Amino acid sequence: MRANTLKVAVAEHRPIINGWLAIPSSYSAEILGHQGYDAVTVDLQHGMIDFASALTMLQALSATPAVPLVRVADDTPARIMQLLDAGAYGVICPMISTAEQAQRFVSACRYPPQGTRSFGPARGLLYGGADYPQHANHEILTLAMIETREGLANIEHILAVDGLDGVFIGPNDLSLTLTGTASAESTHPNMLSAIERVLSCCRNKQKIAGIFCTSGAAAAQRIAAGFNFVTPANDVMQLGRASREAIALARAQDIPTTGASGY
Ligand code: 3PY
Ligand code: MG
Repeated sequence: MRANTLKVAVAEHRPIINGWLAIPSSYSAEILGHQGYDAVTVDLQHGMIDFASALTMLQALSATPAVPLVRVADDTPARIMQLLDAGAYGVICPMISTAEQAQRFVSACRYPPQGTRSFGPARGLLYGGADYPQHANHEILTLAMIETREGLANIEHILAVDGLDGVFIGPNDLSLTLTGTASAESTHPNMLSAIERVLSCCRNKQKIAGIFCTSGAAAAQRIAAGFNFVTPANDVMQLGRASREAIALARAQDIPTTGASGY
């Protein structure tokens, strides 16, 4: 089976830089996949992406060096299994609040006896190779999103779930619940201590510590703080920013920091 290079990067203590796709386009997926990201995630939660689009985006990513990942809309096992069959090499699952929920998520990603994934690997075979069924349980990456108050409280139990590779902080949702305001770079003391807690638990259990960021500079700061899986903004944010910069340069004006998309 094609090795999951993200697992190799983690073993070698190299941080993973993960692109993020919210626009339903195989062309966008292909472009991002060729930019040097270690992984690119197709976002079926807040992205404008249905299964049919996700399939073509995973196909496009297959022709690039980036490892194809998905963020699912929720922890429904059937949908997780279908996206793995479509060739996702890893799943990011939002709003994980308890160890039981994390267990159900991981189980959907693992064939028996370790889990309950139904057999029908489909594109998994085309992308991964003929021996995909024998190795998929080891190669498929599983990241539980920590972005609820309960998830933060249960972080140690969640990280103890066998087969879970790590966690990915959703800083907007987490800050919304902890401070009343959604902000990916919040410096509210409650957020700072929440992030420190997640980082130290991941360090202790040697699990992946991931987080969504709003820029490359913000991602660099997160890596310096100890995160080893960062997303330096999504396609919408990057497209908006690049457009504002081009317009401002053409008009010889200052570049506005935020645009209509809110970033
Ligand atoms: C969050 O910040 O809540 C996210 O889910 C990032 O995508
Ligand atoms: Mg979120």
